[in-house]
Amino acid sequence: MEKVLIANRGEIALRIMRSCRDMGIGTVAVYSTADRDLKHVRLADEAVCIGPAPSKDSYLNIPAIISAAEITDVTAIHPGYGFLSENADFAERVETSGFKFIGPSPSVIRMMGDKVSAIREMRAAGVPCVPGSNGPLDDDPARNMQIANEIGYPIIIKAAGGGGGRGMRVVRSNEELIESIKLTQAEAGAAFNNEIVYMEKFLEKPRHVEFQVLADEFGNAIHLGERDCSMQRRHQKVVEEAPAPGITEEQRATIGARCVAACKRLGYRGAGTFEFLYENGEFYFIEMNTRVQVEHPVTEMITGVDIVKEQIRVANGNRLSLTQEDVHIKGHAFECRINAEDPDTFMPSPGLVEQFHAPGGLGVRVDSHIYNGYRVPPYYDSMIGKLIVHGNTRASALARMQGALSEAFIVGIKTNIPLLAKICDDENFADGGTDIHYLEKKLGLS
Ligand code: MV4
Repeated sequence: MEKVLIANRGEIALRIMRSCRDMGIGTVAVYSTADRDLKHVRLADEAVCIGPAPSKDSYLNIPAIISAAEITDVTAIHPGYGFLSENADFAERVETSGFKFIGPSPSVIRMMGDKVSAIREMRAAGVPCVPGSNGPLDDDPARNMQIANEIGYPIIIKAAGGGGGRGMRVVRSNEELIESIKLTQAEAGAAFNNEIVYMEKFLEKPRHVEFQVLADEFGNAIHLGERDCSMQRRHQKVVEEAPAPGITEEQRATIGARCVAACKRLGYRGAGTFEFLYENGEFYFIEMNTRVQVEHPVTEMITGVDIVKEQIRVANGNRLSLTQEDVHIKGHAFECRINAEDPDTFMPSPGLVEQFHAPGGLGVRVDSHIYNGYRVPPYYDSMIGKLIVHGNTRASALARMQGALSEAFIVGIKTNIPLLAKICDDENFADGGTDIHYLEKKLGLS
């Protein structure tokens, strides 16, 4: 691999650039007119402006990105997360234009993007799924009522084209069922241009536990264990950790092996995440993400594996640099997402970073593109960085996070650091294993 175009911005663009540099690979940054001062734009070997500030005109502008790849003559394009990272049409355009797409094949992205076909594949591979309709609902009210009664209320209607919390409706009785299906279908049609919906048993108090996988084109696939991402608000993760509290070696090996089997069956290539709901000791697959995730560093910290490096290796047609036997989980890691937002109202708080003092010390990692004098633009996601810590035990890692948060100092913009400190001081969080509703409940009460 000679040169990689990074089709993203912010901390993940910088993260990808760092792995490229470690591997001796050249980098091309692409940026919008609002992003000329991004840290990675200054550090990249080359940089190309791809359009005006709105994402649709720049980071989502496929022709502009392909043109930038052509004029800089890159080998491959890394999409990061968000933006075009799970857009199968983009992956296809990248490949037909003669570049490597750093991710799985367009057909696998497409199949996992359709949640109904993703679940069908996972069931076939022996991955445990939520009891449900096992396929799209048709327009037969009596049949749909029969499915709901077999599953047992409460149930949830989800859009096949949805995911990440968009296009879902919980139903608690036969009386609401038919109307709820119609409403979800109509919303799904408008939002995703796909009216197909399916049904699952609604789990009331699950945790969100996800498995990280890596796979190459030679049929090798491994898992790097799991992460717990239950600490969330409005489907935005706030704090993540690895390993997930209370998950046994045996559970990890069993579920990990199922994920690996699914990768082999799919002909998966690259990094991927299997999302599960975890309740009463059981795992239930809900969705697969075909990109590198925001929270990948907690897995890197406990395994020592550079996930972005493996993505690049396998996209270049190389083998994974390690086997399952080489994967050893050591200690515990936490990640706090630092957002430029009001800690009380959650309103975005873009603007000038007048002062930034990053925390440091043993086991402390800061993945952030901000610097003294950087102006956070108002056009994009408010995440300005991630604070990641590692410790030998969960308790020592948590104490290290508390220390690092107290050391972090940002003047000029509001950040959610006070909220993150509050979470890390929470006694139930300290015990581990809080569910997906915990943070919203805590914020509602305190
Ligand atoms: C569910 C569920 C309960 N039961 N499915 C929300 C995001 C999307 N990825 C799936 N989601 C959920 N699916 C069943 N069968 C509860 C959620 C859910 C959730 C899941 C993970 C993390 C945060 C969440 C917050 C609210 C609801």
